[in-house]
Amino acid sequence: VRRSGGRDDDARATETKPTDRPTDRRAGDRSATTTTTTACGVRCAVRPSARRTRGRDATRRDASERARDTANARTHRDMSPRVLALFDVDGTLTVPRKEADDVMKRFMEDLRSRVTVGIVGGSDLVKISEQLGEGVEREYAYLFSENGLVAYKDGALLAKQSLKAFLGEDKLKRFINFVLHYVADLDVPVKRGTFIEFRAGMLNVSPIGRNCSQEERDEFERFDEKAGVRKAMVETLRKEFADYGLTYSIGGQISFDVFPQGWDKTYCLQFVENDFDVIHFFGDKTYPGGNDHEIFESPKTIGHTVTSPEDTRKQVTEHILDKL
Ligand code: M1P
Repeated sequence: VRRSGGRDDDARATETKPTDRPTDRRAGDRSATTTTTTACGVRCAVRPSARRTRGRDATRRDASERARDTANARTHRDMSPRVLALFDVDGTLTVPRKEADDVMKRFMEDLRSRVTVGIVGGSDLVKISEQLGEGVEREYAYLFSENGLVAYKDGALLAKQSLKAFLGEDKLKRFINFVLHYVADLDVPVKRGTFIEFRAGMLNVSPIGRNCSQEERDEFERFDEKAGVRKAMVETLRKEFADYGLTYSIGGQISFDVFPQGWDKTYCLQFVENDFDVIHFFGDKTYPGGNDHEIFESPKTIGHTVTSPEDTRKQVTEHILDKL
């Protein structure tokens, strides 16, 4: 993460290159702006008016100085670090698998008007939309579903990964068959349908079945805290498919995600790491084994562990809004 290191002026600029991302704020004309890497290594945005003032004729010194003052003021303002606020969904913006409440919706709307905001969830887009609203991929600058294996920028699909292509049909079939046999032999309080959800970049495996009711979901979560059904299943799969290069992540209440190594939430950072100086990440499952752990620990982010949606608002205010 590059940080703003202090004030600089045009004369110390060492490199200029075009960019479409001038500041941390989303408003304003992006097209004509360039970034400048100063002598001390700070990257900042410079608008053409600021650059143009450098070559003014000496006979027009007064006008030139006035222009330079204006340009310096602009440059100083534009040197604010380009900030991205990136959020997990379940347990961070909403109660797990529930819809965001009105307070959170208003808070995020206000935040989006002040800094660039992105979402990175383990769930697929259908589930994230149920929770954050239809058209969520257009409302947020970045929407990373399935850890960013399906990535949207400003509402447009940016990239999509394929687990099927990664594993190939034979390995995939062997894995799925093993999981279904394992689930068939499991003794859990209730069983419903959809034990495996096949997604673009991952499999989601649920020993109780994704078709369970909210009550059954809550009950299974409590049961599994003691029984450790998912933990044991993950251990077995890890051993059985050691050569498949897979990672297992228990991110929710009733299931776990399976995806290739490295396709955790850090996967989404490739889409933003060059465009921002500071990337704040807020998530609840930041402990080892949790699905927010890798991105929380990544040197590319400033990680924040939250305990609830309310705590998220408090920490965003403290770490971002109060510092703008
Ligand atoms: O966002 C966390 C997890 O949310 C769901 O988990 P569960 O249904 O077990 O509560 C799933 O969408 C899962 O993929 C996701 O990681």
